[in-house]
This record gives sequence, structure tokens and C-alpha cells, in this order.
Amino acid sequence: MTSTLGSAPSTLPQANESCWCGSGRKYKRCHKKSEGRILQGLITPMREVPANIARPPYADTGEYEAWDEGRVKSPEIIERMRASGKLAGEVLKMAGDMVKPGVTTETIDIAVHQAFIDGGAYPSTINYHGYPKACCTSVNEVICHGIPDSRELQEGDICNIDVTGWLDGVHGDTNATFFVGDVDPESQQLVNVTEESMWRGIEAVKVGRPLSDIGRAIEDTVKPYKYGVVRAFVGHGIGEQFHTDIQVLHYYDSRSSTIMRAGMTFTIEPMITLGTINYKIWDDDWTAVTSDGRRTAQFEHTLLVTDEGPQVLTGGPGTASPTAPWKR
Ligand code: EYL
Ligand code: CO
Ligand code: CO
Repeated sequence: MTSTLGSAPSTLPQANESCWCGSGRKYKRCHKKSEGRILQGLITPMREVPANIARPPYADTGEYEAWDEGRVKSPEIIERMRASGKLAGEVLKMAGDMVKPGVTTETIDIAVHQAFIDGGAYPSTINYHGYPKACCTSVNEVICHGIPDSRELQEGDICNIDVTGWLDGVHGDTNATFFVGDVDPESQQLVNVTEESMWRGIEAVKVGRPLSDIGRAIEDTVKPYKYGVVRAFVGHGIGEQFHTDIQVLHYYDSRSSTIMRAGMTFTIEPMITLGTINYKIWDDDWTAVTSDGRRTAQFEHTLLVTDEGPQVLTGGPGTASPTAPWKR
């Protein structure tokens, strides 16, 4: 039996010394495993979306039959996706501006929820396969799908916010990783290189080329840093459905041979780790964490393939955009 009460002293025991909690067990067999890892807070019930906001097919049941949606979108759908993507970009910018020590991820979720509603959109994640919140907030070693809760962000954390809205029948999906106050240099580099890898992946979007070019570009970007590229979660086709059949791997695989065509829409959303790419899912059945507890970062945009190259549908002022020195 290990105590879950109390908090660790500022000077921790050696691995073979007895645990600080008084259990009588060696520290390495007791609290060492969870030290330095984030603890889940309390999760409030799913929030309502007002009746005047149109609801996607899964909103009431959490389930729906996927249908065969064309990979190449009509000009009319593309116009709607531009508007939906623009709103998602604006909501992400607003959410990122809230990130600071002491703010709970629940507070950010409430603001995201309201911002989508104010923009006339349904927050796509609500009840998507039963997911309870308007966004995902993934802190430190959380790879993705962290559920907003009562935990306060702490100075030095890194926090990814992933937002998707359903506006006028189509989804726009984007995420970014934000610094909470001052962050250690190793984490800063992880976040900056992860963003760069997303942009290098976007630059590889080209009519007539296979999707595998994207994963190769991402992998080549992070290779010099010996970071890991998560394989378990991938980018996806998007449109009238949150996820369509297109899969966008963030690593090179020759079998990813689908040829990019003008009018295709999909996300690129690399998850990059300091250590292992192996993951565990918490008992909440949603939250994916690195199995070694080391940090991980992610950035995401929804893209349109055109004959002139990629168009970022979820971009806009203040959203994840090419501003760092390497981006010219
Ligand atoms: C819901 C469904 C397992 C999201 C994304 C929320 C989470 C875990 C099953 C992809 C897939 C967000 O934003 C996404 N991609 O960028 N499922 C998602 N869920 C969920
Ligand atoms: Co997303
Ligand atoms: Co996505």
C-alpha cells in the first residue's frame, strides 16, 4: 500500500532509500515512478452546446456511421472549410493567450467552448467517440488527448491545446504547444523543433507526390536532435467528417503511397518526443502519455493541396506561423 496523500519533500531520497511517504518501501518501489509526472485533476461533466448551434451526427449519441466522403473536395466545400479553419485558428490563438501559471486547463476549455459557440460552430470533440470536452490539453509528458481538468498550469510546463470546430458542416482542426512562463532550454528546443518539423512537412505537400514525402520531411527535421517521432497517432483526412480515410504518417513509410491531388484536405500534426515513442493510456481511457515520462510536443494545421502548393486553412494572424529565424 502506498500513500497518495501528502507531497514530496524538496530533497528526494536515493532510489534504494526508504520512501519519503512513510510506507517503509524503497523509494524506487514507491513514489519515484510518479515523481515529476503530472497528476490529473478533477474533470467536470460535459458542457451543453446551445440548441441554436447545428450539431454533427455523433453529437447526441457519441457514435455514427462513417461514410465515404470524396478525397478531392468541391470548390463549395473548400470555401466552407476556409471559414471553419479560420475560426479554429482564431480560437487556438485566443486559447494560447490564456496560457500562464495558475490557470487551469478547465478554464481554457470553457473559453474554447464559448469561442466556438460565439463563432457559430459546434466544438467538434464534444461527444466525439464520447470525448467530454471542447478541446484537448496535453501537458508535458502527455502526447495527446489530455482532458481539460482542475490542474493549474505550473511555471515551466509545456501545454498543447488542440481545437476543432464544426462550422457550416465542415471541421477545422489545429493545435500548438505553448510555454507556461519560463521553460527549460531542453523543452524550448523540443517545442521549436517540433513546430519546424510541422512546417517542413507542410512544405512537402505537392500535387503528384506521395504522402510519404511528408513523413520523410518531418523525420529528417528531427533526426539531428535524436528525438522520437510518435507512430501511434497520425494526421488524417478532414472535411465533412472529423476523420476520413486518408492517413498522414509523421515518419517515412514507403507504403504511404497515396498521391496528393489538388483539392485534398488533411491535417499534419507531428508528435515529437525527447525520449521514447512508446506510450501508455491513463485509466481515463483517453490521455496518452510517454511511457518514460519524458516530454513531448505537437503542432497541427489543416491543409488544402493546390496546384500552387499547400494552403494552410487554419492559419491567420497569431496562429502557429512561420516566424522563427529558420523560417526565413
Ligand atoms: C477524441 C477519440 C480517442 C481528437 C483528434 C479528440 C480521443 C482519443 C478517441 C483525433 C482523434 C481530439 O484532434 C484530433 N486530432 O488532431 N480523436 C480525437 N479526440 C478521441
Ligand atoms: Co487536432
Ligand atoms: Co487532427
